[in-house]
Amino acid sequence: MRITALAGGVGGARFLRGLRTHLDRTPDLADSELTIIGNTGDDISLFGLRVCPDLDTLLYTLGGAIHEGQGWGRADESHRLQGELAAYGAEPQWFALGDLDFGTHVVRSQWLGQGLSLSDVTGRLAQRWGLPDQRIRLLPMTDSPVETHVVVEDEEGQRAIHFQEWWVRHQASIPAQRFVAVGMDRATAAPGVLDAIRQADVVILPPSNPVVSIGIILGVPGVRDALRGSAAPVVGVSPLVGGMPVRGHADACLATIGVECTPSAVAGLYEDFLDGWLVATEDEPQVRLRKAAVRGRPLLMTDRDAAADLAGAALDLALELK
Ligand code: GDP
Ligand code: FO1
Ligand code: CA
Repeated sequence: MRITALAGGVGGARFLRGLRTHLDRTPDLADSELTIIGNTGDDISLFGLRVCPDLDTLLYTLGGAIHEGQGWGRADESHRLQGELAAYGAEPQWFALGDLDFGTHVVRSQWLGQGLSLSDVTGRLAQRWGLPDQRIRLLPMTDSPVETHVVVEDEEGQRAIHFQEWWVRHQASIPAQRFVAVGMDRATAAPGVLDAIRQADVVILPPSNPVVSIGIILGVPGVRDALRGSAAPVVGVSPLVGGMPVRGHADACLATIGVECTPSAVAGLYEDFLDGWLVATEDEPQVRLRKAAVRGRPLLMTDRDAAADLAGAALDLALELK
């Protein structure tokens, strides 16, 4: 079976690691191919290096090298290089980059500088982390540089800052007026992205941030149309439990685009292509969708088994709707 998923960072990566586990332990599904379309709107250039947080979170999680407690960055990390940069007064210091993680950004920037596309670079990184051996293909949503910026207004006036500055430095505490995907007007889907959606047997939306992860991928020209036109069932998993995100600031992101922080309202963002929606057991009585089947399930990925069970439930719903 060909499964295609759209994904942000931590929520997407944990879910997709669970999905791979579920596939591998289900004899009929073990040879399934998983294609992941990763969000690159979080990407940022720091110290002359290109950093792709969501792609790296996917690589490290699926490659067994993630810092499990944090959910992003490398396990067994050290921060000597960042200390050295701080001694020079180099900015920014609000984004924690570890020594091992720096290796990824150095090699990515070197390869991009040699003229490789982000797709090619991501393919090389994926090779090192053993993704092809697991029948996983990781595609950036686009090879064009796209960056999510946030228009904010405070005592310093109205200005646009990089998404990472708003999210990491300010912890989403400055009221955001809107998100702008800078560069999207010139972007095209990366090679393989639209075909992966059109030719999939099943499309899955993990519980990634609906605004700044999935929402950004949906803005890539052709992606939304491919989802609408795909014969495959599209099944999503709510990132909200009891009216709140499980982690992070999706509530602030939803408020910015004027959407209620409820599983029903998030499903509404996908209404034109969504066939199935998994919500938390306790939320299920409140969720009635006109166009998609709703199922209640335990939604917390407390460990790998819980993530595998959740992914299995999403896949079962998709197969039921096929
Ligand atoms: P990010 O790029 O690191 O923010 O990761 P994603 O965009 O892929 O996912 C972020 C979303 O994952 C957040 O809105 C969380 O609420 C959601 N999330 C994180 N852990 C869980 C979980 O265990 N269960 C569910 N249902 N959602 C989760
Ligand atoms: N998230 C943080 O909250 N603080 C950090 O200092 C931070 C550094 C960082 C470095 C590399 C990387 O791949 C991810 C990193 N993240 C950090 C996570 C990440 O940028 C954000 O959580 C997501 O992009 C938000 O969607
Ligand atoms: Ca992200």
